[in-house]
Amino acid sequence: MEVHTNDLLKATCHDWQRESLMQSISSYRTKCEEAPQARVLLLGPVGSGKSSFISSVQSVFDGRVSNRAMVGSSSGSLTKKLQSFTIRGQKREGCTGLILCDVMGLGEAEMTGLTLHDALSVIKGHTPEGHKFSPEQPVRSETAGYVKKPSLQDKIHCVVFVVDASKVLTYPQSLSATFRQLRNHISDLGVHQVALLTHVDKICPETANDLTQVYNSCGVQQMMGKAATLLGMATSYIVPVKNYSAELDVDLDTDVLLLSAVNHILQYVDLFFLDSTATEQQSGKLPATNNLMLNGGVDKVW
Ligand SMILES: Nc1nc2c(ncn2[C@@H]2O[C@H](COP(=O)(O)OP(=O)(O)OP(=O)(O)O)[C@@H](O)[C@H]2O)c(=O)[nH]1
Ligand SMILES: [Mg+2]
Repeated sequence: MEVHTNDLLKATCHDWQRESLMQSISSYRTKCEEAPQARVLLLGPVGSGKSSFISSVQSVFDGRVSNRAMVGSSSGSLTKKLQSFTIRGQKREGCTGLILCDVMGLGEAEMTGLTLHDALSVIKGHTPEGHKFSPEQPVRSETAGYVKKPSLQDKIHCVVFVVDASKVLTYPQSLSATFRQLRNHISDLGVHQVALLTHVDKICPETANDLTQVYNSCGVQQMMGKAATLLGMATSYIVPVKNYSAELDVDLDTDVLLLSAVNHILQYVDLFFLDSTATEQQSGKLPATNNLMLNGGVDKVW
């Protein structure tokens, strides 16, 4: 009887968490007039779950599993183009202030997937929507639709690295070097980075059975540490998720984990705008009273 009551309490608490996170994300805006929507880029090796994360987040808001971004398996990257997805909120709520950008996967070698040059071109806002990536044809000012003077809304405000927990130990050494190179350049642009550890259901049977155990799982904790080493990041930036892959219906615990990941990401978007406002104030472009972000940001739910 007691166990039953505890289960009920846990479910109610999780239900409340999902609702609260959905509301906070639905109403999120950056508080920066020039770029009210957060533009977030997903970067990671082929098949790590970038497109699945976009589809999964949209599925949470739709209340049913849908394939918004094309998901699948292929020897090379299934995603070839730059595609930006504005996440729609719950019914009647319209669009959220979150745009998730999908690109080609990073290859095992510089010329087999998205190149460092093209990744940076997306982050700086030069790459036109729908651009088809080709390692032999880097994005240049001659590229059709090239955005010469990107606005703040064209630029990326946070980069999310996506790695597959079941492959962290077998990714080639070169990938670690690619991540470190990317991180150096992205940090120079003032863009914060976080990471998603996907496929956690594949590395821990207890977690696959009960996702609420994800932070209690030694296997997942260990893999978060390994992913941190691979990426050259602190473990605190790494968030475990399970994307919808074979399910037909959404599930409360999967939704909460996905929404918590989005919440985590939006906090780093806020930091980007906070930093850029401070920089503009220091350089005299903005008056010191123009603290666009200081009272804004995402509500901390967890
Ligand atoms: N079990 C499980 N499968 C997942 C998860 N995330 C993604 N998948 C599966 O992994 C495969 C690759 O996922 P995608 O989302 O297409 O990966 P991607 O990073 O977009 O890959 P490219 O576009 O090819 O670079 C698909 O079969 C997904 O269903 C997860 O968290 N758990
Ligand atoms: Mg993809």
